[in-house]
Amino acid sequence: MRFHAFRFALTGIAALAVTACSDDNGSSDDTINDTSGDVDPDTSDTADTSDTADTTDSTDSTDTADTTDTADPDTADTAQPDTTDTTDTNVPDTTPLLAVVINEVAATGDPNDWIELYNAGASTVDLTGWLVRDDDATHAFVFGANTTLAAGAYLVIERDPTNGGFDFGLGTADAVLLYDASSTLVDSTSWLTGQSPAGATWGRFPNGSGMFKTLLAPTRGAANVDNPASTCGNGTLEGLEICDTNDFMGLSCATWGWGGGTLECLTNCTQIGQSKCTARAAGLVINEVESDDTDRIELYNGTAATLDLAGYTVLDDSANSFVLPAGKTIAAGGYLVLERDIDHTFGLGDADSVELLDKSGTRVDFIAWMRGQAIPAYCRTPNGTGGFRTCDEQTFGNPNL
Ligand SMILES: [Ca+2]
Ligand SMILES: [Ca+2]
Ligand SMILES: [Ca+2]
Repeated sequence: MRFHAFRFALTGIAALAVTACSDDNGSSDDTINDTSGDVDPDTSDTADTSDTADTTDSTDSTDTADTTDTADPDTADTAQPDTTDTTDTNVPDTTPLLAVVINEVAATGDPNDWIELYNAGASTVDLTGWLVRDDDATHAFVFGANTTLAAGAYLVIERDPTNGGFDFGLGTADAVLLYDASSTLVDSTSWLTGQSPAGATWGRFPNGSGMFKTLLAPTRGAANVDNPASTCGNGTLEGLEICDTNDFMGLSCATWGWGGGTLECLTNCTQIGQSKCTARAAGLVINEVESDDTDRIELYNGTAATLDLAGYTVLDDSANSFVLPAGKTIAAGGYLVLERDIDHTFGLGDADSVELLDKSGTRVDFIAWMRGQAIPAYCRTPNGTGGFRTCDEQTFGNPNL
């Protein structure tokens, strides 16, 4: 037994010596680096240039299964994702990108809304027959014959139907969908009110591959640029901040019709809170408005006495005005609803304001709203004394909910 064990040990040493001095023998247990190419699944050879199954090879130019190849270029890498190879010409290394993507959208474009497509792929794409639409399926723009987009190139289409553009507007909250010529959805994005405001866009960052976000510096027809860095709490408005410390862009609790108190700067300086605003004293107020139907204005008398409103004036932001006639009274705790074409003759806009002046021209109340806020209604809560917000339902002639 001892003799046989000794012979086995000698044989092993001899085999190693042979391998080290010349090429390997093609066995699967070869652990010695060589440069001439073995065809076995050698899992640790770091010098073989033709091994096709080596998972740690750092110089193999034909390895198709290496997930950690860092010796560039690996020109035939087909096993994705190779997340660390940065110069592999057989891109993409990471999760394959869409070739043509919706890259940037200006939903509040000036003067026109526009949509930027980008070809993130490696070859030219023929867009003939491709279709772009918004969240309304009846809105569609189809690319004409021979429309192509080269690799790395941008294509911007604009709301400008007389010059070959699309003929539908993009809403403050809307979507863009891109379909290829066989009606397969290629890419889509949607945004909410405030995410693509005037002067900004809704785009991918990193360019061509990242998630969509509000971009403060539009880059129509060019690579998207990230927003400047901002620090919430340094007292300075930067980037997407709408408030910081005591800077509320000139807004106050009174902006929303509250009696007093202080605003709060919330959500990493991107949201203004009104929970510390205080109610106003009970009195005669503009209590509810809407720009949705018949442009009604509700006045509320929070006092304990009937008020005679004859000679009071109501104005909007265009200085359209009307004077309440004799006989217009409002009971204590009561409501007076003024309606377009019945009580007043001007329309209330999507973004507008209403002002109430007494007989001597002194302002009694004033409220302004931004685009869309008075749909279905903009009303005070608590009723009569609280600040304005967009209400879920109209309650003209009744307490606000
Ligand atoms: Ca861009
Ligand atoms: Ca800041
Ligand atoms: Ca009401």
